[in-house]
Amino acid sequence: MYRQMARIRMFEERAAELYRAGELPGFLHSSVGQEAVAVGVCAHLTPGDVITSTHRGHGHVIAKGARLDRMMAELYARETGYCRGKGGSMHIADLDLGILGANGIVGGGIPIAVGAALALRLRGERRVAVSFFGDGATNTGAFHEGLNLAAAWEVPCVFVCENNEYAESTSRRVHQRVKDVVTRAVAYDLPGTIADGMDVFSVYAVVGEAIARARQGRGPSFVEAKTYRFSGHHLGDPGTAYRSKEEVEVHRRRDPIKLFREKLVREGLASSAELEAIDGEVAAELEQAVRFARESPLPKPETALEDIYS
Ligand SMILES: Cc1ncc(C[n+]2csc(CCOP(=O)(O)OP(=O)(O)O)c2C)c(N)n1
Ligand SMILES: [Mg+2]
Repeated sequence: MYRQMARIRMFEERAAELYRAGELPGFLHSSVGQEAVAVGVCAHLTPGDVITSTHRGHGHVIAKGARLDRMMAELYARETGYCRGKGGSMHIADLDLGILGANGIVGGGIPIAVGAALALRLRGERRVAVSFFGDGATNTGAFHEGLNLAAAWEVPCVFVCENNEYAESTSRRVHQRVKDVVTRAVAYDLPGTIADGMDVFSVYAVVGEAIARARQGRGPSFVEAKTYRFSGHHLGDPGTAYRSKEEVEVHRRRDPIKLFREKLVREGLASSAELEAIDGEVAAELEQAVRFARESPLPKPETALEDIYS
């Protein structure tokens, strides 16, 4: 779990550098600060389980098993990327890994996960679907329709809301009245629990119950993970116009990787040297990923119309 959190953090930080250097096209939405949610959830999943993700999806797909080299190649729009270079950051998908797609449509992954969960239930399989989405997504019709159907059909779906308190530049204080997003689960008679999204142990424990429930055929549940994004909405947003430096600082003190490291060392589960060795291995894996992406070809013009829906 530590390695996965480090892989997400370093991938995001390196992608940000490359984006600022003008090497990566498109928009990137960093998940730095939210790593404990992706990892705490996906630690329970097998390759046969499926996830749907969001525009802020790098962490989810890495935690679900995506390779850094093919991820990086996709960000570079290269033929060796997960979508053959035609999807970019917001559309990473790999059906073999159970990644049904990141998604540029806010709330768009929710009905996809419910449909996938219905298919799993009809086939009588003990697999589960997990949908990741933000606090802003819980204002969409897709969210409410998706939760309602999931509850009515008792499908094996776990809804994971990453409440980072903002939708673009809009504070949750402005865009919704509920104190806790989890309150919305009550409307659909779904069990709902809050997890500390900065503490991977908390996420792991809370989501573990929800996933066990779904696997046992006892229906869907809702988890609100309270988290925070350390950067702006996307890498072009400095994130300073709508939140104070002090507010960001308060959350940075609870950096999920720092908290996890401290706990591992304090409880004798790992030494600092072991964790540093993991960081070194991840840094090497990442450099190899960047090299792979840079050296990969762009898609050929004659393949422009392949793999495209219209
Ligand atoms: C249906 C739809 N409406 C609006 C947008 C523009 N948009 C992109 S991200 C975003 C905010 C989403 O907030 P949240 O769900 O909390 O996710 P976060 O960015 O905080 O991870 C919006 C409004 C969109 N992509 N899709
Ligand atoms: Mg949000």
